[in-house]
Amino acid sequence: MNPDALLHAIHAAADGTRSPLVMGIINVTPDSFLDGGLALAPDAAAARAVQMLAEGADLIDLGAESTRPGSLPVSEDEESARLLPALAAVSAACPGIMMSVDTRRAGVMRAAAKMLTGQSLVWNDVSGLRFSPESLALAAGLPGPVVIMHAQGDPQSMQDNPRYGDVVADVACWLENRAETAIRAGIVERRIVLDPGIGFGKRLDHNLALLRDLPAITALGFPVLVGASRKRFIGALDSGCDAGQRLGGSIAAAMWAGMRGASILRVHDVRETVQALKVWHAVARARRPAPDRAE
Ligand code: HH2
Repeated sequence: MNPDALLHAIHAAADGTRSPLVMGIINVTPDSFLDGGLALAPDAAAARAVQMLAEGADLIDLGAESTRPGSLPVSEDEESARLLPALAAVSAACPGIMMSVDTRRAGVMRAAAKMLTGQSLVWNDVSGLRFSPESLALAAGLPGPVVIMHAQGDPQSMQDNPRYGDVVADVACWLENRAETAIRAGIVERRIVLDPGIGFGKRLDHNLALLRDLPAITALGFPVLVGASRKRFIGALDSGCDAGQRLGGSIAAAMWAGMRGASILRVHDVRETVQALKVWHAVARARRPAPDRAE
């Protein structure tokens, strides 16, 4: 998919004229909470991407720094050394694929864009373009979509004591301000995607309120990405089960988000999510059949 087609698809999903896009997650890290260590070797990342595309992913999100609660930052050199070979391997194995880079660092994004010159990338930034001072300017010069995510605090301490007045209003207001800042910095409005940042400085009740009231975020007029896949809040609702046991809750959260207007679903389990979307849409399109004729 080329960047224009991707933007068109994202906006069509926001308008409800197509199904949400499925973004498959590949973490090139030793310590990500679900898939840490599984795709550290570039050929393993490429094989995973090939599989996810076959399963129906619309784009692949590659990350090389875990931002799970309690995680420690890695250096820019370390992040680039993990990411770039994987990006090259995925790009070679899946020509024409739309890739997203999950990084807070402008230097990493710049290196990725340089390595794949001519190929448009999504910039998925869990810091909402705040981590590096030059992020807004860099993003303004790139052609692809930019995901601006809300997070309270940094990954290391964000779950210590997150606090909001009204979590839904606070997150929506922050995202709106951030989108305005991005537009003032020269980022074309149509390229901006917003994300409430499930699990990033949020307690269980915060996450649930944000999912329930997702229309307050979509009402800002930008496409919305939701990443709830395998996250802790699902375990908290099911006897503290670990990430490996959270598939059912992940599908439920993804379908809920899709029905409430999310345009992109960021998931570990592509096949199962695509199947759930097929069922949802088949039911939504179904017509009551004409009476069968007597034989
Ligand atoms: N969640 C994670 C990482 N990146 N990006 C967006 N836009 N939204 C999210 O909710 C989001 C994200 C955390 O999940 P994961 O990448 O699976 O784990 P880890 O940070 O441990 O690598």
